[in-house]
Amino acid sequence: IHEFWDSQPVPKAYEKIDESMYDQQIDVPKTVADVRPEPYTLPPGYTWANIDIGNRTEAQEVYDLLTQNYVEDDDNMFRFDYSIEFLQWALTPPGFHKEWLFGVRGGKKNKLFGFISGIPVDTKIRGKQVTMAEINFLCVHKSLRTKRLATVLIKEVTRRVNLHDIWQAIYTAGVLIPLPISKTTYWHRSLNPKKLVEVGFSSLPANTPMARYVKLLKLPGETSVKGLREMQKSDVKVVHDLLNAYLSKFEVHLHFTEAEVAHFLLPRAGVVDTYVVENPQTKEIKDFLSFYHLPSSILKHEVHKTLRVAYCYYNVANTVPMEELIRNALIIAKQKDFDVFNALDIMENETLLKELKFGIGDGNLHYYFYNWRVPEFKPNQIGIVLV
Ligand code: NHW
Ligand code: EN5
Repeated sequence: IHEFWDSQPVPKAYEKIDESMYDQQIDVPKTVADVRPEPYTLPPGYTWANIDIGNRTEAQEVYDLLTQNYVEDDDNMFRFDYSIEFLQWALTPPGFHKEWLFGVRGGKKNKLFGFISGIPVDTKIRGKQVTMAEINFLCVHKSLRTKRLATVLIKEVTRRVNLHDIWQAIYTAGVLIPLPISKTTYWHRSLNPKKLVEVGFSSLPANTPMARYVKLLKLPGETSVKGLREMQKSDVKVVHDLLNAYLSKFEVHLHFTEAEVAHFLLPRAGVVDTYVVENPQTKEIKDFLSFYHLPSSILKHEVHKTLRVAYCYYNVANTVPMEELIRNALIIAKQKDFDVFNALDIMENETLLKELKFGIGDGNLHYYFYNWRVPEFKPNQIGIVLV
């Protein structure tokens, strides 16, 4: 039933295997000399095209492809609407490879019909360092679906990654394919319940008038943590140390360089928000919170066209309870006019979600490795957020 995935170095089933089989690659070892030097063949009329995402015109083409054809919820009511600035942020971290950002063009106007991306990441899994590609934004235009074009994009990105002597990848997907390393769940904290109900994102609980529902979900107008302020350049060193120290508690996590922390966590308007807690007396920083901006198009509503969504990113709490820190993230998101705050049940999130009035979503996020064998992980053993 998985003609493509059955041909790939991914596990086929959760087998009770010898512990000594874990923490190694699935495929036979290869070298760059074994990698096919020429790109995979595309159907007639289509060509490979690298995308310079820093170029406004090309970024706009990727934006148009994704806003019209990328991920929707199960009932096709919402579709992700990653902004151009967001895509540029996500796809050009320190050390990115320009040939790992590419697509397929075709037709009379040489239009973009497909896209896939990879960025290099340094992962640590059960104590072992593995250099991987993080694959994201796989998309095929709706008019070209189910013609196996996605499999060609995947094979081609694999080839381009292999040419860098990298043989493993990490990716997430809502769909279930062979074989998740972890199955995680989306949770949602309503910030604007009235709009969420109007657009069908949530439904009013039985026998609850809107006014009571709104009151139940009301948040304080101001944050409670003393010394909370936006992260700035001079905080990068300490945030880098805090983040890596915190993430090392999880079985699966990234290891960030200082340059990567600057790239991924310094605030960017409309993309990512990070706040640090600066002790008013000592000026020391021991905690921070962050979330990223990923609106969704509302596909079937006459009035409301965009859902403003904040997504829980990386949070470290040493001097403040994690619950209070995340409550402050919710308050900031509300002040910034977000409609809903989303989080996965990864890291230590699960322990706080109920207390903070999150409700379980209808979507799952499966985490995958390409060519790396591990046992299955609980969501709270996962310390990686893919945007
Ligand atoms: S997950 C979001 C993926 N994008 C979307 O869902 C957007 C909307 N959908 C589409 O654009 C985040 C199309 O439906 C896509 C499939 C393009 C999804 N991952 O061309 P065919 C990511 O971007 C398999 C992996 O006919 P299509 C992560 C499917 O199981 N495989 O389908 C991306 C089947 O294989 P099977 C997926 O509908 C990670 C085959 O594709 C998949 O026209 C990529 C059918 O192909 C998914 N999300 O286009 C893997 N969805 O064996 C990276 C479907 O079952 C691996 N399929 O027959 C690592 C590579 C690097 C390694 C380096 C060492
Ligand atoms: C790669 N980085 O299904 C990502 N979203 O729950 C690609 N549901 O928004 C993979 N269906 O539950 C992404 N409202 C996979 C996710 C794809 C998108 C998706 C789900 C996640 C979602 C919403 C809307 C459902 C609309 C009908 C949902 C309920 C919220 C409610 C709030 C109040 C308390 C109870 C829950």
